[in-house]
Amino acid sequence: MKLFRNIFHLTLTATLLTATSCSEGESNSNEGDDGPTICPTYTIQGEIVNITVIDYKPAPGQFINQAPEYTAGDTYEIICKKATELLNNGDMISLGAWGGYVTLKLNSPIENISGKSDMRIVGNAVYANASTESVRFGSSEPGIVLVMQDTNGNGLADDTWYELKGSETVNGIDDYTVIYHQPAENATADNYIYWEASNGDSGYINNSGHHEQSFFPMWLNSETMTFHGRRLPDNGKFNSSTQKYDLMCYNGYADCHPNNTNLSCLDIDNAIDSNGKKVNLSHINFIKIYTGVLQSNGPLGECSTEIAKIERLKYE
Ligand SMILES: [Ca+2]
Ligand SMILES: [Ca+2]
Ligand SMILES: [Ca+2]
Repeated sequence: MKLFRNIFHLTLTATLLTATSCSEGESNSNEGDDGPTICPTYTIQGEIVNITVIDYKPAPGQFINQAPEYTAGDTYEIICKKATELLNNGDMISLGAWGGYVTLKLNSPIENISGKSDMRIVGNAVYANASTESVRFGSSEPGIVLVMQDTNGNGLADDTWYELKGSETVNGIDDYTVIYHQPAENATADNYIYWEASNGDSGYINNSGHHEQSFFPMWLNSETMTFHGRRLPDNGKFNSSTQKYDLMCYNGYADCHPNNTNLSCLDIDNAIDSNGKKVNLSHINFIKIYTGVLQSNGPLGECSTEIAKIERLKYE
């Protein structure tokens, strides 16, 4: 997506965040099986939570090797350190196409506030239509969020991951595996990076923006990359009147709604186990985010979640 163009929007929305406060009763909590409740009100304030990137494996994408920036000789450890510095500074990292992920250790836990949203994963989504309309679209690139509590208290992410249920969880394909291949010698911009999935699906990540840097993480130097998880339904809809893709906003994900809306807020109460059953977590110590959609959207390129920082929500 338009990572750098949207930095302005990110700065703008971050400014807006400090300008307003939440009124009584505003909540984004999940009700029933239909995912998070629509809450069009603005704006719950947040404060940055410093993190340490303990794992970062982006899938191929147009901003890989740029955010964070790869320098010749960088190792996996150095890239994780760069990603840590970016996120603690509120700057963006890209997760690439579907499956690409980052795992964060929170330097201080985020408490689960009963009945209210608890955190925001700041991204760079903007609305392309009026924020008051019930069906919203813009530059949404949903990232699936998993959380973990350090139950055994050893400081390691060796406990159980729980997914935050979103509006499309039940509509996605679970237990999905994708293999991406380095571009063939005769690769074209439209048929750039071939992918094949465990259910027989296949396709290409395009390079419509004619990016010259490698789409594959250069510090890994691999011919293929394999990812596993849940694939959400495609959210890019081609709009024949504008000849552009409208990226529909899902609820309960990273990088889907502008940071100054309460729909960008996430509630730990939405955590579910691998059977889809709700779990009760008093707090979380780790967060994992991966790009949930596998789609190329013409000139916009692949749908790839970007994140800039983690915020703990603050209520008066
Ligand atoms: Ca909560
Ligand atoms: Ca642990
Ligand atoms: Ca984005």
